[in-house]
Amino acid sequence: TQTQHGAELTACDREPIHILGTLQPHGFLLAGEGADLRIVQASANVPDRPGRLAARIHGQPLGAAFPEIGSAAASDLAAQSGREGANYVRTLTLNTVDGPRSYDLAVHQSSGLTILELEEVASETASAHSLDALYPLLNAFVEGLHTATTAEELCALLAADIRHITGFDRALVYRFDRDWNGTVVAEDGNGVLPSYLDLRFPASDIPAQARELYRRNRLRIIPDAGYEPVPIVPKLTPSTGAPLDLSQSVLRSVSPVHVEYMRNMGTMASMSVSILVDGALWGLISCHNKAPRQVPLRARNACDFLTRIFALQLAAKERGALAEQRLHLGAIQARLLGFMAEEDQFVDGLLNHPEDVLALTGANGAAIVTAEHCRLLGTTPAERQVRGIYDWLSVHHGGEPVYMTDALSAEHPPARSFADLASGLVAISISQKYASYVLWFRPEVVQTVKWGGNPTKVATQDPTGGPDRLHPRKSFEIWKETVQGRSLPWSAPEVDAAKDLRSAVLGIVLRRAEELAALSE
Ligand code: BLA
Repeated sequence: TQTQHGAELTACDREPIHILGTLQPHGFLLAGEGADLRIVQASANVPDRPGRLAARIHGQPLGAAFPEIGSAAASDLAAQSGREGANYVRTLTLNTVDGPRSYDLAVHQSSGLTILELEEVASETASAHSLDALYPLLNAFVEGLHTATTAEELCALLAADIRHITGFDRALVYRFDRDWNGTVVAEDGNGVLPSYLDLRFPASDIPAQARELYRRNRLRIIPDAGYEPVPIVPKLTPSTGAPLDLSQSVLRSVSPVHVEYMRNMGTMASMSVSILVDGALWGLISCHNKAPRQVPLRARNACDFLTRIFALQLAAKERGALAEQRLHLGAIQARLLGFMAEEDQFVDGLLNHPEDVLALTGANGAAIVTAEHCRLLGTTPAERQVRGIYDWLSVHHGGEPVYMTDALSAEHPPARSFADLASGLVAISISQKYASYVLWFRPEVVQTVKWGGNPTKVATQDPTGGPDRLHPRKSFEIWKETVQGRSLPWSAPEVDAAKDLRSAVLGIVLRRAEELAALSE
């Protein structure tokens, strides 16, 4: 095998995981069409019932083939229509050839069909996961959310409670960065599986189409990574000629590459719950078990519910922190405006108050640079080097009102020699006519990233090109990378503060020009 970093990413991203056409065997599926939900497709594992062979249900109305489902859930089914997402409906009993069995029913609509999925439940677990049983835990969780002061504490609370509800060996909170790599930010475990706390995993471990699917369907479970996929019969929906879209299914069979990944990780069961903040995928809860483990639908739904409460609280905390920072920077902005207004040359208002100029964006150094002048504030590269940045900016980013980076040397290689002074740069252009900038600098912060396995060897491809030729990495041993040439990132309020200063400066310049014109009339 050979390593093909890059090439395999597109192959991973292209796998159509929502229409693979098979299910996991922890339940069975019926697809009904029309008002009487005539069964047009069914999974191959529908149980036989006394006097009713599963092989004969095709073409029958749901109420005739499964009177128990038809009568118990008729009104619930009507209420489901048009909503996205598989909804847990109720627990019901089916008479099978092996005797009465309890099932949890989940229903959703897909491509004009009503999809019913039934998962067998042991009656003891049903009561353990009833709302009554879960209420004290949900209650304590909500109380805990109020006392948690940081996002880290919130995440730790979530990991512990999700593990408590599900009984997995390990539950972790996994947060995406802007490149879709993820870091384990909280973890709760019983020691059976290794700790992944603080480890980073490459974006390709959860490819783009999977992330998009997980944004729309928040929950998935793989009770036994050793499962045999169950086909849907017939494979194509007769009325459309297309495979069933299983995006919202609770039984959907998962990508074989991922099943192999789980085995390589030493885990036979997994469950993950999407954490959405403002409609975007912020992260996942990822739970694992060394041995196969099933978690009933109602317990999974309780996890989803907990996670949504968590996400609301997290969003509120993040918004609160940003609002506080905006308020703080707004006060500095107001002072700088005052200082500039007092001076004949507005630039003096900035030059005479370097601490406020630096605090405005949280920088260590700043410079005000025009074709003729270069004034330095705080800790900056040498004038010659700042001039180099100025020349580079005017050529490559001349037309942009604001430019920012937290890895300057990646764009402007000469910055490598002064990375310790300026790895982060925010630049605002303060003249419509001439190349003039205010620049802010941040030093390099060398970071050691611990990856869960070498991120440059995320997948291997069999050079003989067999049908199943893509394989995930085998090792999750810690692989350390030293990241150089990067500063701490600029926050949105800091960049906005720089933009606001630009508008203020342009406003002052314009007003002064008009005053001058009026004087000379
Ligand atoms: C799916 N990959 C996933 C899922 C997780 C991860 C959580 C969701 C399914 C589940 O809940 O198990 C990855 N799990 C992780 C990571 C951690 C974790 C990073 O606990 C860290 C602690 N995977 C690869 C490669 C490919 C790939 C190279 O490594 C590309 C071919 C694919 N992963 C892949 C696919 C899915 C997936 C296709 C979607 C599975 C599905 O839902 O069908």
